[in-house]
Amino acid sequence: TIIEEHAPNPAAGDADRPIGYGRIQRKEDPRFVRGKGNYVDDIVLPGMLHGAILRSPVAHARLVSIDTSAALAHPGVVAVITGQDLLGLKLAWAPTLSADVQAVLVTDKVRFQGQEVAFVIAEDRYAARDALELIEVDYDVLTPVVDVRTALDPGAPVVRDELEGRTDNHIFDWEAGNAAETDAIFASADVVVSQEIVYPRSHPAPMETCGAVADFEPIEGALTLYETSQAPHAHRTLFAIVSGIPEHKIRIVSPDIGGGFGNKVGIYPGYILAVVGSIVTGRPVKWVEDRSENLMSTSFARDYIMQGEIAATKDGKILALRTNVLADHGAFNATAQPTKYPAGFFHIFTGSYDLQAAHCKVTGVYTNKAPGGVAYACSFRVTEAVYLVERLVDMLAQKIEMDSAELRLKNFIKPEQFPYMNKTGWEYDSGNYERAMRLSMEMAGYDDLRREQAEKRARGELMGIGISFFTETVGAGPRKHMDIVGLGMADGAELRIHPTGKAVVRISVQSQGQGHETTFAQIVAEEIGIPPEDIDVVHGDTDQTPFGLGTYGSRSTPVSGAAVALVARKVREKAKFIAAAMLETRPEDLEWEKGRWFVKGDPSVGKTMAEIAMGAHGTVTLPEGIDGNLDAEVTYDPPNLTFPFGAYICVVDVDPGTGHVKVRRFIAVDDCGTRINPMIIEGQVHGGLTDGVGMALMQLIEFDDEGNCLGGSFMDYLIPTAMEVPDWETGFTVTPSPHHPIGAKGIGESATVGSPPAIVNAVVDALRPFGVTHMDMPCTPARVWAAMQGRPTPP
Ligand code: MCN
Ligand code: CUM
Repeated sequence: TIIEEHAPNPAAGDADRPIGYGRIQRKEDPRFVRGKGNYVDDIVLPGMLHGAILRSPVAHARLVSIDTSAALAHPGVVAVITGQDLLGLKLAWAPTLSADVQAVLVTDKVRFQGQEVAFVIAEDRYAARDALELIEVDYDVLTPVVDVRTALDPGAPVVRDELEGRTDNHIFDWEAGNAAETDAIFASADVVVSQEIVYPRSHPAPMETCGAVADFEPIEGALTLYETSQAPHAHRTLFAIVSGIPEHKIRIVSPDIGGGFGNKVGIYPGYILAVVGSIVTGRPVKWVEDRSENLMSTSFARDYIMQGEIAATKDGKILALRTNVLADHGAFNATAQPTKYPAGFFHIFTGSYDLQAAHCKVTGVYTNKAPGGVAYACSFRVTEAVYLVERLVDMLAQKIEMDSAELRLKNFIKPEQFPYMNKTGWEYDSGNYERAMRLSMEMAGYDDLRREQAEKRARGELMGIGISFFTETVGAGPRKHMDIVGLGMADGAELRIHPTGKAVVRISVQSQGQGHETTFAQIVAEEIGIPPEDIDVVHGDTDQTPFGLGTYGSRSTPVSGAAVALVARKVREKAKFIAAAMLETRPEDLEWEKGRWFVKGDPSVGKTMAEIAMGAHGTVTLPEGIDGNLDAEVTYDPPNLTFPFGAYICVVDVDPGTGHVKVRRFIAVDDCGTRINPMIIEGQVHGGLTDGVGMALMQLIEFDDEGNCLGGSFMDYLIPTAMEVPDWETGFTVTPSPHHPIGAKGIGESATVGSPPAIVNAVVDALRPFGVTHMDMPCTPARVWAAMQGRPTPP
């Protein structure tokens, strides 16, 4: 069921109207459905060579020797690059996005299974792959650090012994909130619930893996790099810094991207190796990883062990929250997040509730696993935060025997409390939580569901109802508080209206499937009245677009979308002056209606945008200070983030014989402020809910004692399909962001953030007759069955 457009809500007035023609079809789809998309692997350049990476079979080992002579002699092989070669070029180590360094190729020691050891460049992909097997490597295997719980023990092997003075695996301690106030409240609270809650390691697994085509042109000293990147401009700056190639000589092109989900934010060794390979061979070099390489070596997600506690009065007033987190960052601290926040935005873990105090502490730790940590539609670790608080709230409800919806309704931040300052420093912009919660309950038929559940329980059937209510913080900057490797988080936009009234808007963010070519045209259409089909959106090429920080953390609409609205308004304002000149009247005598300026009181006399565009480029005498075009540019620095929210209800049936969980119904009410394209929003929500089923029930990147990755293929790492998910029931409310030019908040990660706790809460609710109060994801049949028997969790 899709609620098309809900009944107009007089309180929200015009705000409920989608903007820029609303539910229009995606402009990018004709090329995708006809197989005419242009992905990195579709790029073929004259003389292009192919690279392949030799990866370590072991997790922790000294590199004793590498012999590449047989590989070099293999037919078709042009070059073999090792860590020693890179040392000579000062490129063996590259900076990460978190002030650490990462080995491009191993020089001293292997630090995770699948780590990059050597790079073969050959005439074709097959020769390159074959030659990998001819490289002789001698490893002196070391004991790996696999369990993050013991990684800080004295005597544990030191993963990063190359760092000066390193004697342990500690990366950082970070905290937010007030420990003393929080502890005082806990000390006198009626009820305290404590639980260790694990958000296991998972992986974004986009349909297209990562890859690059590097083309270095030695005469100009210019580099063109086609790359799977969610942030081409930031990548260009980093490539300039690392390679020494001047930034204006670097062009990064991210053409169509087959899904990013945070996997394509960072710069991987493969990209750098393609560049080095092109410089060394003087020919273009393509490198595209396979599925196992993607799963084993690129940015993972989550891996937080959270010791959580919630304090409340006995009648269910939540007072405080606290948590201590052990964060497994793998072998290099390569997570992508604003510099000030090593745990991302995890400190929004107070969720949607009005608390008296909160405190969180996060400890980052090195282990012998692949690096990463911020990925898979996580909103910078809001996923972990929401899971923690929503599990704890459900456990509290169970403990004080209160309905979990009622407990939430009792503790929500109230509409009149916005803007709301939470206890860890976030200023929530706007919200009406009760309205969203009540709508989801109405759509679900909540009371009937609870009655049905009681009847089934009496018959020994296992039905569970799980609720999750989330608040996200998306749209980083503001730049004075937020940067990535020193680059402030703002976004540029440029708009040109051609003489015939057709427009091109250039944006600094990078679509990976979110539909920016459609929705950004809609924003411009709304502001200047040119229809979206007459507005082209250009993105993904640093030579063609203004500087900006890229697409992740659902920041495109909050930041770049705002830039686009403002640049369109700038053009509209400029159009007023030009129209006035054309009509031989004063600008202040003109009035705007969608698409045209007309003379106040005489609507028959006016100029459309197309007429004004022609006028701007024509022969009319323009006023002082107005150039002869209808173009503008802006850079937008957001004053705050946006805080989308949602109320999710999940209904599951558990097979008492096998422990298999079936998600029977899922109701998702989202509020992302002003909605641009309701169809695209629903697509984002459907995708995110499907992600949630994957994480909650199926997915895990596990390691054995030797540090072998047990989730390195789709045989082991499961991707949910239409078979595993129900027909999503989506609804929405609209609470505009007061500080965003069009009132829009992000939506791209909401459902991935919000759905796992609803599903796990439903599973735990189903298992209540067995006295189960918590279980860790993924709720696989084996684990659910073990929980029913009161046995320890199997892997
Ligand atoms: N939108 C809208 N109205 C709103 C908010 C958003 O119509 N009020 C539209 C936007 O205009 C955009 C889409 O919804 O077309 C998502 O917008 P936004 O929430 O701003 O998120 P981003 O565009 O910044 O996308 C990033 C986000 C992230 S971080 C991950 S991870 C994720 C996600 O998007 N990766 C995706 N959704 C994805 N969807 C696809 N198909 N592929 C991915 O890799
Ligand atoms: Cu955290 S995944 Mo998205 O921000 O690209």
